[in-house]
Amino acid sequence: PNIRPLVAGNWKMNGLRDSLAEIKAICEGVEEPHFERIDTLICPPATLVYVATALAENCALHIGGQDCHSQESGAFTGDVSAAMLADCLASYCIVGHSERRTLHGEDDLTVRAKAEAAIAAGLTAIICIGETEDERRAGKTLDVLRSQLSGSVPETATAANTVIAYEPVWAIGTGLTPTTEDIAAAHAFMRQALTMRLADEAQAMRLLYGGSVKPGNAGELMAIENVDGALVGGASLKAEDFLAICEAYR
Ligand code: G2H
Repeated sequence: PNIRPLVAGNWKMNGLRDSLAEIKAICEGVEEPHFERIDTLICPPATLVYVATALAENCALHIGGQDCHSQESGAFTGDVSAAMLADCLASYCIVGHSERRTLHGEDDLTVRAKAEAAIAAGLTAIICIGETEDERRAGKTLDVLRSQLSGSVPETATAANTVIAYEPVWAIGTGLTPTTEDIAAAHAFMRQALTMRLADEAQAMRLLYGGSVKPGNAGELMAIENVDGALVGGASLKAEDFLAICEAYR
């Protein structure tokens, strides 16, 4: 199937009110007719989501959250629910980013519950998976991907409500990227593993690559089979860089 690429920016814990100027600039940039064939998304910190969706209301740029709680509401101090993000007109939510898995101790079950909550709230869940440096050295990359996919991806996942992001933990924010062959092998493996469970839905599901994506390597990454877009951290903070990456995916 012809998969519509998604270029998603994850701002992590970066972005104050003056960063809204970058959202505005991205909005203007993605209005160019040649971006019609891709989807674009910025996930700013939760404090900026509501204003960002208002800013992006009349442009093609989507706005999403970086994480959500698995419950709709309740006594969970400091947490944000998927329903709250949807209420702020966000349309996507990242779950299971390695920084959540590592720094907040989230396991596959937690990530799956969050993905289910995001989907139930009408959001598209971007489920992140990826091996650590030790796992890679031990030759366990595909085993890790298999178990994270089966543990983190809900039974209700469809091509419309779920996106998978492959982010090798050792490639995040380090400037290192796997070889083209390694990425191709990981993505082909994910497509196959997902197809065993989700059949046709998996054929159309977007599989993003994430980890040190920048304007200089975006073209090469996008040309890899089964890579249907990118999850961009550091290089999504400046409109100019983010738009340059989008250029590679159009
Ligand atoms: C991986 C990625 C975005 P960066 O975490 O999620 O970050 O592009 O800075 O490596």
